[in-house]
Amino acid sequence: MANSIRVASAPFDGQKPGTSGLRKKVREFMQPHYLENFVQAVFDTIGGGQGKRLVLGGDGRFGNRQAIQRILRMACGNGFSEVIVGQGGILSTPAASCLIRKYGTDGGLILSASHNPGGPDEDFGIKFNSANGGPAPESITAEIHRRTMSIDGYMTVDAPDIDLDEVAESLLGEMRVTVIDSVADYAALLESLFDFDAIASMLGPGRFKMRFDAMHAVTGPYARAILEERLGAPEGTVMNGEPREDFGGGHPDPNLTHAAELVELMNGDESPAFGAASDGDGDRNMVLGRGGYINPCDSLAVLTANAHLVPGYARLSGVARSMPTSRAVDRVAEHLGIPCYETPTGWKYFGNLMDDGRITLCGEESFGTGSNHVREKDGLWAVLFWLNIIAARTQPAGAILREHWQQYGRDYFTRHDYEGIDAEVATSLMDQLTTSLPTLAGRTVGDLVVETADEFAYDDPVDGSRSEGQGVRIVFEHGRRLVFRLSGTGTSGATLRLYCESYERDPTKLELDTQRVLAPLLEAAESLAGIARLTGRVAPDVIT
Ligand code: VG1
Ligand code: CO
Repeated sequence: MANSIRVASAPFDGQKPGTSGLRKKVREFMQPHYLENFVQAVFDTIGGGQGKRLVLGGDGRFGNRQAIQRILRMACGNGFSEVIVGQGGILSTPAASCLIRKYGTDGGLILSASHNPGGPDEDFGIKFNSANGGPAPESITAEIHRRTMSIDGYMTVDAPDIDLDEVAESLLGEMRVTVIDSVADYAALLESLFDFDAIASMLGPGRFKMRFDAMHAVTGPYARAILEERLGAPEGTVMNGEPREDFGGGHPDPNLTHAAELVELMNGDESPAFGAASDGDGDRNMVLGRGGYINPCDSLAVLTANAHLVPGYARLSGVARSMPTSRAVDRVAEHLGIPCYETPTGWKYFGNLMDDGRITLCGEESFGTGSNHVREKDGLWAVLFWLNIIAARTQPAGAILREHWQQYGRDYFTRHDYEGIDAEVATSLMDQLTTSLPTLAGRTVGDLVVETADEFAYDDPVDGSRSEGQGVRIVFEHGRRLVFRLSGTGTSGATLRLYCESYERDPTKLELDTQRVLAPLLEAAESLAGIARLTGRVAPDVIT
């Protein structure tokens, strides 16, 4: 059994990894050889599978189990010596990152389209993480894409499915398949970082009430094991905790629009003191205090300012944020006297900074926060960080945030997404904007004067690589800023993201309505980019 066989195939167009792996409609992924071609391109790019070890798992969405079986056969056909698989095929993105690092594998494949919906008519995705546990850098994803364009076959074996539901070791040909508990190693890592005793005594029955919305996605089993079983939060603290292939028909994106059930609960009469939600693959987080959610940009700043209260973070070497993320964390870094790096959108750009010991914490405005404990953003980690701070300060989340603003000022921030717009229209909008950049400095738009306008490019300080075309920035007086970029994770048409921020120091103006405060900037965005004029859209689809 299990002699390697070669299956002939021909290249598919468009197997280009985006911000976070390859994401396509399930139907596209279901074409014969489609998944296999991409996986073979990954294996070829890392120099073949001979003797290598791999972590494999996914967020449980439609197609997860079948894809895992096919990849196991391919790994065997390519000569891998071992694949470590999460039980039931389940691994959250941060848990996969943890396993790659802990067991020193040569990398991992994560089957997920993250916050994109799942089901036969929705999305599937696959992401390769390198041996450091982090998303493959651009140099590797570009090589994978190049390889998909010339591929003419892949290696596999003819063998029956492996039982994914029993924690056990078995052999597929000569390759060891190790099915492990999806949660245990990850939970142990988190326990080593936070004051679990302090959090447990806060969460005990009858005390501090919280809710965690797993949105029928991958974090359900993780949140139950950690919050309810280990930390003693009452049963029912985790809502929507059963992972489903279609995420219960919802959109597993933790924001005010898609986590509406949790938001409503938090606004109710007997609202819990703290609420949180995570996304499809468990790397995003939204945290809410009574009376409102905490913007992820502010969340990163608060975690940084309070890190000394958390056992695993007594000393920070530095911090980083993606370019469109507000500069709230920059102010804290300056106060602490530590460096703050600005990277392009996507977690892959933080990896080098962490590997080089330059940063401890990092985050993105898109509900992603994390640290050097793994090489991915980590939803539950962020929730535990908040709980640890709340327990240490014995103050509610909202009060901690308000005190933060009093000390550092507030960076009002919003993101407006225009989804599913015609790809050509989106490209021409961005082209027109980019062309106008050299003429913008000094121009008055409404009451605002443009100070600088450019397209963001990043020079990685560790390996010297340069990433261009990472978003258009228009900065006005007093640091008010607009950023425009096109999403690299969507699967139909184009998504235009408009990011908008303005800093406020006046202590009497720190609790105003964000959209109202930013209205003049949003008007300037319209007159500079002509979103309504070019796309016919009068309002964004999602506001965060
Ligand atoms: C989006 C976010 C980005 C995030 C990426 C992957 O990318 O903006 O900050 O890193 O998703 O997150 P884009 O290109 O669509 O703006 V996840 O949780 O979808 O893996
Ligand atoms: Co995600």
